Amino acid sequence: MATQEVRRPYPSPEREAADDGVALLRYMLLMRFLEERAMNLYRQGKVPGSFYDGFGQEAVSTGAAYAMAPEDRLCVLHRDLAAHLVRGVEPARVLAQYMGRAGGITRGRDGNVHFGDPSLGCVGMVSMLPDMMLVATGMAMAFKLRREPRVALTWFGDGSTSRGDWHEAMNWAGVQRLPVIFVLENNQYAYSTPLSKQFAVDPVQRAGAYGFPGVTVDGNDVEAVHAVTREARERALAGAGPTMIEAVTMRMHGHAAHDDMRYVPPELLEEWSRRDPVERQERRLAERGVDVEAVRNEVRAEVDRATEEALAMPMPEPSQATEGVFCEGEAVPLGDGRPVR
Ligand SMILES: Cc1ncc(C[n+]2csc(CCOP(=O)(O)OP(=O)(O)O)c2C)c(N)n1
Repeated sequence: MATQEVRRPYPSPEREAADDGVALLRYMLLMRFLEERAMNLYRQGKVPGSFYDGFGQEAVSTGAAYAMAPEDRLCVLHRDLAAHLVRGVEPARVLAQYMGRAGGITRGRDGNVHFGDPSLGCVGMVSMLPDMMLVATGMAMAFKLRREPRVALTWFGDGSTSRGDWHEAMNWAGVQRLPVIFVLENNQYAYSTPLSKQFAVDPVQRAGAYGFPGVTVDGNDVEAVHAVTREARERALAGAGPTMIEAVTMRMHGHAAHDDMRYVPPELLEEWSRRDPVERQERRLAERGVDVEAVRNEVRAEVDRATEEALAMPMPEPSQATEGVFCEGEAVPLGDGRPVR
């Protein structure tokens, strides 16, 4: 099986906190600008289907993914573009994916958000919710059985927690004390269902009921999300089992581009717009003396280059439409501790 080196440097414990802060801002900006660009391409008819984004939630995927090591495995959900970017997926490949081009991660076999690059330790998203809970738990079980010092992490929304298989994954992870991190992206709505119709209890208490800690973190504070995930990873590596992290945030756009979200009170959006995670990190870094405008300009230029590159990519060959869709030959081993293609 061919292996491939991870293409982007990963965080190391030796790094200066200030550098980490800038890197965290860069990934959040990259996600925001890429999704803004993709929304424009959608409106121009270049992105088929609908378009799903994570506007306002950039801190959750950035902070958590940045705390993980190359040998760890991530199950990335539909609001978590920054996780792919942190792992090293190039921006042009993301836009190509959205437009169904041959250069996208699934090479035009699926659009929008159902992707994951296995060579970078990301599992392609299964759309049925919350199946990625089970995938992450299964991978963590394999790590435990093989005595590999690795951790699996998955994100999921508040709506996912109402499904039976979510509870099965939580229970098994707790019973087996698995090295897995569950990140609940509590963004106030599951499509049009508000939290008041989703939980009768504080969701973080559910972790306690399954025998492991649950922590609530401000999901719009990227450094806080990063710190809490790092701690959870250390716990998992020490054999202390899973952690559930509830990152409290807000879905600032509709469920997808087709949804005008008229069911969300405008005051709520106004309130959350004052807590924007990107602006918050920019203010923090400006106080630390960072030239934030320069970072923004750099990321904008990167997204411009990526757009040109993606638009120049061809569509896939129709004659090859079924290639790579079904599992053929050997399964990809995820257990050797290295990124695999
Ligand atoms: C089993 C299943 N039912 C319905 C859907 C359709 N669906 C996709 S996302 C979504 C809302 C999920 O809400 P939540 O888990 O809170 O995540 P959010 O979209 O808010 O990030 C629904 C109903 C699905 N993917 N899987």
